[in-house]
Amino acid sequence: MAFSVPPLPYPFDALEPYIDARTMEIHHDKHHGAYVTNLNKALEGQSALQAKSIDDLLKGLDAVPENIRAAVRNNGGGHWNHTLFWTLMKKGAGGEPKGDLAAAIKSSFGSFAGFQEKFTAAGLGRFGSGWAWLVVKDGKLAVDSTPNQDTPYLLGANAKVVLGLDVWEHAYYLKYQNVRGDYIKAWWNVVNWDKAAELFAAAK
Ligand code: MN3
Repeated sequence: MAFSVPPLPYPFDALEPYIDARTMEIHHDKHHGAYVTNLNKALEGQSALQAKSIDDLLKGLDAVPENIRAAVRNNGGGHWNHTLFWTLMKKGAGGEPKGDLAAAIKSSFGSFAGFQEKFTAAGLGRFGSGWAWLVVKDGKLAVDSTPNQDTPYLLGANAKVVLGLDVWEHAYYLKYQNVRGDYIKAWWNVVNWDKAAELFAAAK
């Protein structure tokens, strides 16, 4: 059973003008597509590993043979991260979270603006390519980041993801060129807080 790229849950131009259609098309079809192609290639002939879910594969990287471990970590991670990322954005979304998640953000970061500042700093401070994350860890919300395509599983066995942002240049270069800060600022307008709230409820 080979892994496959899930369809984007909205049209390529749904997130305009914040994320442009061409970027979404290349990002989903080519970048995510390549992670899946290369993951499947790495797992050729490994029927036991092929039978695992992507989550189990990434949680158990130690069980992956050393000669393909980096390929699975990078390409499997790319598949996992992007599959989640598409669902964390939505047309006409943005604004602020509601309910339990809003209350938890306020209690952990002082205010929604305080959280945004911390999360933005994590994205801006990630040198090179990677991801900014909001996770539940030891029962508390925390902002963190990972390099490359490392997933939040690598932030610790008990880290559970609530929100994630791709800060690779391929996510923003066509519209924002090198200005990652402008991309992050625009991204808040498409955050799907309903999905984040769902993840938060499951993580608690
Ligand atoms: Mn990406």
